[in-house]
Amino acid sequence: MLHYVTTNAGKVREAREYLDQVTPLDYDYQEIQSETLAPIAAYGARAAFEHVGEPVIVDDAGLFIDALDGFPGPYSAFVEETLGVEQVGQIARAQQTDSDRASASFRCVIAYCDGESFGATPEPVDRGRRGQDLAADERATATTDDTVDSGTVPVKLFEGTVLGRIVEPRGEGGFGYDPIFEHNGTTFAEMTAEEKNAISHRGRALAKFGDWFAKR
Ligand code: ITT
Ligand code: NA
Repeated sequence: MLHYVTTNAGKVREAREYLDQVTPLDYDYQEIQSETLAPIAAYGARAAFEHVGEPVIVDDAGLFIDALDGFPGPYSAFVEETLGVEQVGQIARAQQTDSDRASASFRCVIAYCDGESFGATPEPVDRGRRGQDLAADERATATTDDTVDSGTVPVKLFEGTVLGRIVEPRGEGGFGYDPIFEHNGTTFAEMTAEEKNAISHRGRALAKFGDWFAKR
C-alpha cells in the first residue's frame, strides 16, 4: 500500500492519473516552516510514515513569483486562504515591468518514505527561495534529486518545476493558483487534468517518482 498523504483534493486527482496504486490519505501532518520546499516535504514524509507505518509520499508545492522575490512560495496555501488567488495576481501584475513580465514558476517536491535506507547521499541542496537553479532551466527532469539520510528515517525526494507568467484569472479547472498561471498561452485552469499533468510541476515530479518506484 502506498499512501499519498494530503488534505488537498486537487493534488489527489492529479496524482491518481499518474499512479493508480496510490491510496489517498487525508492526514494533516504538522508542517515545518522553511524558505524551501524540500525540507517541508521531507519532514512531512517522516511524520506521515511514523503515523501510518506504511510507505508514504508527501507532496509540497508552491507558486514562486519572480517579481515578488519568490512569494508566496512555501506559504502558498496560507496566502491562498488569506489574500486569495485573485489578489496575489493583482499584486504580481502591479509589479510587472517590461523586463519582468510577472514571470513565475510552480514547484513541487515529492518526498517518499518507507522506513528503508536508499544508500548514503547528502542533505538536499538549498536552492534559494526563488528556486532559481530550477526555474532557470525548464528541463525539470534534469534536476538532481536528493535523499535525506542524515535524519533518523531516510526520505527520497523528487522535484518538478514549470515556468509561466501571472495573468488575470481564466478557466474553471484545476485548483489553487491555476486560473492565474499561464503556460504557453493557456492557464492551468483552462487545461484538462491530463494536459496539466503532462507539463506541470506535480506531473513532472510524479513521473520521476513513478519511474524510480517501478524499479524499487
Ligand atoms: P497538503 O499540505 O495537505 O498536501 P496543501 O494544499 O496545504 O495540502 P501545500 O502545503 O503543498 O498543500 O500548499 C500548496 C499550495 O500551493 C496549494 O494550497 C495551492 O495554493 C498552491 N498549489 C500547489 N500546487 C498547485 C497547482 O498544481 N495548481 C495551483 N495551485 C497549486
Ligand atoms: Na499543507
